[in-house]
Amino acid sequence: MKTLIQNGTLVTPAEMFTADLLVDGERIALVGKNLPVPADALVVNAAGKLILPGGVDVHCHFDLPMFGTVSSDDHYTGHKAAAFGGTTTVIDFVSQDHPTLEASLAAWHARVGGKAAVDYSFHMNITHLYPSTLAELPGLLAEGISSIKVFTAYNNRLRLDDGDIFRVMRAAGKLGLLTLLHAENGDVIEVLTAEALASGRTAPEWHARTRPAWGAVEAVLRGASLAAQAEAPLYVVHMNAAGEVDQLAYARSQGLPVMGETCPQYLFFTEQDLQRADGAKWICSPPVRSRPDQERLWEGLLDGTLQVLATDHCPFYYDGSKPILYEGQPVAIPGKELGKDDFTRIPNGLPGVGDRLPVFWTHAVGSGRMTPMDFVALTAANPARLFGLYPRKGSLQPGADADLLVWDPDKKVTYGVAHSQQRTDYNLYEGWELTGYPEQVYLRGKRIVDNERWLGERGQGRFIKRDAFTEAF
Ligand code: DUC
Ligand code: ZN
Ligand code: ZN
Repeated sequence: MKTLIQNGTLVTPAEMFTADLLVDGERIALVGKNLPVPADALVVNAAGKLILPGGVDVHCHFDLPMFGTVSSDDHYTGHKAAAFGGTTTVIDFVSQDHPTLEASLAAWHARVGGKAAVDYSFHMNITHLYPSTLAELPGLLAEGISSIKVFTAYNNRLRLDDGDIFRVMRAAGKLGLLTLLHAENGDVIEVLTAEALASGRTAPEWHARTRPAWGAVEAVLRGASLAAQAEAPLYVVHMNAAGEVDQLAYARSQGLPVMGETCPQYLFFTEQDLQRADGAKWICSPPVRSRPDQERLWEGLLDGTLQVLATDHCPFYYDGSKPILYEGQPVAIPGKELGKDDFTRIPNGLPGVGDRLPVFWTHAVGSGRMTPMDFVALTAANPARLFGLYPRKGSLQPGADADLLVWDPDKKVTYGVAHSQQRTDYNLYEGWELTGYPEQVYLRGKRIVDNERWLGERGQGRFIKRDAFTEAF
């Protein structure tokens, strides 16, 4: 099957130009002016539209058990929401639930089952260092997993001590695995949380107040310092505080291969949102911060200190006692109401995988802060490069997977839960006026979204084996 997309404006990180793009089967076959029309090709007129590589969201949690419930998008519903928002590749995290990484990975593959609807990969969480764990790292690479995540918070659950983080980074660095860091100060969080609960401070805003930004700032520098001593590359996830960006910039100025992402919630919301009556909707870890933090994050995206905009998609219902209709069926999944009297019981996480591109386009490109090329770099090309997917994903080169967006830069949408396809009962961007939206979405040459219509299906997504980490930038 061939598709010829004519007269669109192709956007890469380096340039924008009007051309035709021929898809043959699953791949981009040709890019050029006035390409001949093959007899068997479907022709799409994209005049006035942009052609972008499908988004790559390297930070998602689907079907993640937490606090006695589970995040409300699974590997079908979350993938479908991703597709409607223009994202065609997602990376999820394997929980280290078994003594071997191999068994943990097998369990996560089983969790996806046949549900995947876009292409996907996994990072491996390393939350326990068993005697065999480091020796298993080469096996991860052989399974196509070239990144691991470690935590400096969640004492007695997910956290490794600094010595173990150093050992993991050193082993990972030698093998070409990129270490991801969740940077907060677990010890301080434990003290402040216990004190808040003991004094009856149980409202959502105390989630942020018990996780101060200074803990994150210090943990970024600590992570960079451990990575330097381990001679390993580092990628700091969900950066949220101005001081974190400053520490990353300092480490980079020393020539260290350290990089970072932020997520839309940290660009658009603050601790004040947690003080609303429905503040639980904004509870995620690390928490949303302040206006000056937002500004420094924007600056970091613009000056190259941060390379990636991801989401940390991990939705829960606001009121999971009430079903919503999903594909015509009522579905209720316990959510934020579990913590109505105690912020420590509110499941942590927000919807975002489908919101990322349209919301960011309006506020980054539409506002004039960034070019469409910057947008493509931050949302598709850079994440693909850092995570061993490039140029198969995140690019418009001949030979790349034909994961493509026909993007209408003029389409206006009043956004919200009714519009987004995430399986939850609320949306953080309710009522926001957006301009710019994906009109058609292609996954490996197959049109899976056509405006409001879902043309995709469960099982069409493929696990992509990723290459080793090669190049910091
Ligand atoms: N943070 C969240 O808020 N949810 C899931 C995992 C994470 O890091
Ligand atoms: Zn994290
Ligand atoms: Zn996360």
